[in-house]
Amino acid sequence: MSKICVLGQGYIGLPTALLFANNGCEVVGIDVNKHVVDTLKAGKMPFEETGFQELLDGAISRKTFRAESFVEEADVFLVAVPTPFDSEMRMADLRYVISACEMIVPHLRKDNLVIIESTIPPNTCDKQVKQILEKSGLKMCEDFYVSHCPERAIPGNTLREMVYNDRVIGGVDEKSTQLTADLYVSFVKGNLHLTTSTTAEMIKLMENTFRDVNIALANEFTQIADDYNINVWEAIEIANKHPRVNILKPGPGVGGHCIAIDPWFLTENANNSSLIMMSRQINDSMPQYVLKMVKEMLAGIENPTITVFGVAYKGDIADTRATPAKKFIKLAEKEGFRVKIYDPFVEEWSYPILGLEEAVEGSDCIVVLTDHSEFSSMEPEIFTRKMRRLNIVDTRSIINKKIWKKVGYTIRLIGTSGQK
Ligand code: SAJ
Repeated sequence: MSKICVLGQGYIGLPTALLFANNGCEVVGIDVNKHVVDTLKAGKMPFEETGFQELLDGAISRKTFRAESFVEEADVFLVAVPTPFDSEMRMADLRYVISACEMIVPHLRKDNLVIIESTIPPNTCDKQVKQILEKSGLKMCEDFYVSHCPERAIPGNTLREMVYNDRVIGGVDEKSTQLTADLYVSFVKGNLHLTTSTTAEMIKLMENTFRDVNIALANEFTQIADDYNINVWEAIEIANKHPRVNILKPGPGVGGHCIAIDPWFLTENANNSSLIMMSRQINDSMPQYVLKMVKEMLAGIENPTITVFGVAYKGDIADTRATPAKKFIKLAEKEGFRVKIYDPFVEEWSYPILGLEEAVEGSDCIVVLTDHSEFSSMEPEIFTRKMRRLNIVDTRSIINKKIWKKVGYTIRLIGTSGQK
């Protein structure tokens, strides 16, 4: 039975650790956050998603998982710590990956395997990870092995995607790749694609950049559609019927901790990346575009109040990391709008989250920023009497227009110009 130390017990590290622990490995989950370790020691998950608690219960009953604060000797070390974005330098901030590798050094032994799941720029395994781990006195590819096995599971459906998605496994040499593949085959039901560590690093960043560029295109189509007074949602839907076209959805901008950030990791050391940079700029400018629409709608109103529906970065989750809602709200406040917020998933945020009735009280316009499914079936009659004026801007094309119109709302949908 292989013993694995998983460094980082967050949204990726913990479920990965538990999947290994339920599939024949002895796992030690390491985290520098004492609260996370204590919660796990008490048999509870520090955060919840479908299937997580059952997985923890399974590992506890098998006696194959324990949480600790310090790294210890093992056969395999798996690094799944965050890679924040250094917004000043516009590059990957590798401080946690570096510190995790440094924690491994004193415990590194001959024939150990070190796997990096954290998102890292191309060449990181070959250069920085090697340099740090060789401080142990051992040599990479002779005494120990290293690979990159990027996490690619979507928040909200993590467990299913971890098990059923294909996996990319890139070693610094063939032995590293094979050792890593032998390990992941224990729980991955998708195909394993074997390659080099630098290619694997690039693949992960390419996937998220592809999505960012595609969304930027949808957002640009949205603004062009306004000029021609057509409905971009209808146009995209029909264009996507073509067997070789798949345009993503427009919206108020791209949030989350991956898609808006990974393009910068990919291009931080590249010479030619103008398309990728331009896409970032387009997506980052969407909050201004939405605000312009709100301003047009509420022109001439004294002390305008707006209600934001949804501040999570995407639908049906409570995650607000890098949400475009924040920029929209800050810009709206600068323009003199009073902003109230309703989100059925988010409980705490840097702005107060209100109950539905309180959030719409005295409001002149609802601005839907997140595609929570609750918004698609909402019955506005229940709270409409609390509103001061009946306006709604939908940036996700999620509301049931017929129902809102019947109650008397003036509706604006991004990418439809003045069309109702
Ligand atoms: N968005 C749009 N239009 C769309 C799709 C998304 O505006 O058509 C917006 C969302 O509202 C959100 C942002 O893009 O603000 C990102 O959402 P997402 O669902 O595209 O992606 P993430 O960030 O939740 O997860 C991505 C996934 N990557 C890919 O699908 C290629 C996931 O598989 C990765 O594991 C994850 O990044 C990661 O950790 O890298």
